Amino acid sequence: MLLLGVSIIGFLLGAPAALALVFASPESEPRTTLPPDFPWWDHVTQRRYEGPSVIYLGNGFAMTARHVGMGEVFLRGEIVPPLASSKRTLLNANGTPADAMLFELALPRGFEDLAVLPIAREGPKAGEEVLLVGFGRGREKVVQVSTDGPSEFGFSWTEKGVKRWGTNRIASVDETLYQGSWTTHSFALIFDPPSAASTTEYEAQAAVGDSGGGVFVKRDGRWLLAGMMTSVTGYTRAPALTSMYGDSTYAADLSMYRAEILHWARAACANEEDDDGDEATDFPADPGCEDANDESERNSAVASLVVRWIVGALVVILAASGALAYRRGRDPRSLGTDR
Ligand SMILES: [Ca+2]
Ligand SMILES: [Ca+2]
Ligand SMILES: [Ca+2]
Repeated sequence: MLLLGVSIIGFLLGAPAALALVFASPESEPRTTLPPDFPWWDHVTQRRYEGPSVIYLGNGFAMTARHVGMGEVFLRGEIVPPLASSKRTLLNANGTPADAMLFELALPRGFEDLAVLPIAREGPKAGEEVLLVGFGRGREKVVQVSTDGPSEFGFSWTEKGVKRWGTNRIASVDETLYQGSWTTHSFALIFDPPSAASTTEYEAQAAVGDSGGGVFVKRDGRWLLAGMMTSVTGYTRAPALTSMYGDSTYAADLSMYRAEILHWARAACANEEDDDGDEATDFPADPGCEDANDESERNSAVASLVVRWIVGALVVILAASGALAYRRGRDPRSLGTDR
């Protein structure tokens, strides 16, 4: 599926539905399968049948690009179906839909231990280095591209995607990406040549299949999900299915959608909202939360009866002891004066 992405830069081509990352040369490709010290590798997965990328958020919820859509996902080597009617398109502040969606999975028993993925509260800053993980196409070969000026070199894509990681750097933030009926608050990464000052060690460009893939930042020693890749743009004169230096990867800035993601995809005791209006939020602050997986900030019916009984008993005891103290306070005097 090739969707036309109209970037604010203009002149660009498409938002491929799924990508493996493209690297300029074997020297700039990571030599390890997993990024070092990265706990969320298994949380970036894919749709069934060589599909594009999907991020597993934890608590049974998956996120991907809206143009990818809901479907079965691979998780720990198993095909996990979505729950019907669980699809939610993420919305912008003005109510328009973004190219980002959530859906719930029929999580197999024993998968509950897959941790909840932390989402960056603050959006990325220009210049911040990021880690990309996706299932997009890779570099097949170098191709020479003749344009009006001197010829340039591009990197044609492989036919199939594969899970890869790479790096890049935030080139710009607050980009509004218009794609069909979706408007996505995004940040952009630029595919820089090895000679560029702003290039990164494993400089990578997204390709078809990377849609729905994760963009992570490391802050205070902790990896956080900051973005979800949705589109790439490149010179229209370049051959199809080819990446060129200067091409951009766009990712939804999840700090803009974070509250909505937590609202739908987290348990009530972990959604950063005061659901029951008692001015205490989530576990452990809200006494109605047994743990972070508790789906209600209220006490369960039975527990609430018990609590009401205990509270009632306490009031009686306090009243009794208050009366006792009152009497004790009075008694010596009455003993001493009245009698
Ligand atoms: Ca770059
Ligand atoms: Ca809550
Ligand atoms: Ca509460």
